[in-house]
Amino acid sequence: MQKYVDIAPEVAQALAQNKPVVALESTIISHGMPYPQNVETACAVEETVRAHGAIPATIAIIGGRLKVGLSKDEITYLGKKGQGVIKASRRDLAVLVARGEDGATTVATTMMIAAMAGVSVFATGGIGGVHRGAETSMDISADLEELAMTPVAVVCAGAKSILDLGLTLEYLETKGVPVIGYQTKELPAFYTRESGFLVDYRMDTPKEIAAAFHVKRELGLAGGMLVTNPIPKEDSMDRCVIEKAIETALEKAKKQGISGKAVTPFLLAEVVALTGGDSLDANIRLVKNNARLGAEIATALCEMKA
Ligand code: PSU
Ligand code: MN
Repeated sequence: MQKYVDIAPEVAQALAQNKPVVALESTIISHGMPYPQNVETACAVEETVRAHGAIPATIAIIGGRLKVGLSKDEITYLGKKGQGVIKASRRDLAVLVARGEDGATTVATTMMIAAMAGVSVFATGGIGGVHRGAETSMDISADLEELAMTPVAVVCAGAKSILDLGLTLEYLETKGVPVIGYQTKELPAFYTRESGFLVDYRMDTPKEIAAAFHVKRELGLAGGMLVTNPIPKEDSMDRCVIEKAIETALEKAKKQGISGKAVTPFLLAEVVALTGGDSLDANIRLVKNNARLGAEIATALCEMKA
């Protein structure tokens, strides 16, 4: 397995010394945000991880290599190529490596590659989930299956209501994935702090989250943990504004017959356009907020292992 993985020296050293490392994904760079904000954000998020005492490891597939830790040039390359990079979920991984191609890793593949490298904590914006209308489209993100299988704690800001949040929680329950609310009992809905749905457990400190993850691993239980961190109050959006934008985007996607892996990037871009960029600002801020919590959890986890 290691034959296909390139771990950046700084990341390898941190792992060897039981120092905290936080994985970051690359689909958010290529498909989640427009250029140049995508590159600026990816770099700023790495800085946030460092500022909180951990080493960032942005993950992607470049020239068929599974990269754990990217250079600024590599981040810029992915950001400029944007949707020209293949969005790589679990089913794409082997083919892209065999062909020596590039791939932007989703939450699912970022978890896989992080686990291969021995990285336990991963911070991002939002995860994929059960889409609205999944009862007929069967559109359920491979991210959920990965959370059921791969031992990585994923810090996100909940899920956007482009998804069916209730069904997403049901699915995670079936798959045995604990959903934690950081300092909240309510599942955050990405741009807003509230959704009307409850998480499984509220935890108030990074240490508490690390302890639960540590026990899960020591018990040999498969799968990860979903840590949902609400967007800071001052950065959150008006629920009606964002709901209306999402409804409009969903209708447009339906009319244009958008399907498969194109659905999420299409909806994300539409929502940014419909909110005049406000949703992009909120998105950037919440990712940084998650990077900070990720660094704190990774630090607490290292202390537990020491
Ligand atoms: N949700 C967001 N922003 C994102 C994504 C989801 O708010 O950038 C990306 C992530 O990479 C996630 C992927 O893993 O979309 C899910 O895609 P799909 O629904 O096709 O599995
Ligand atoms: Mn899908």
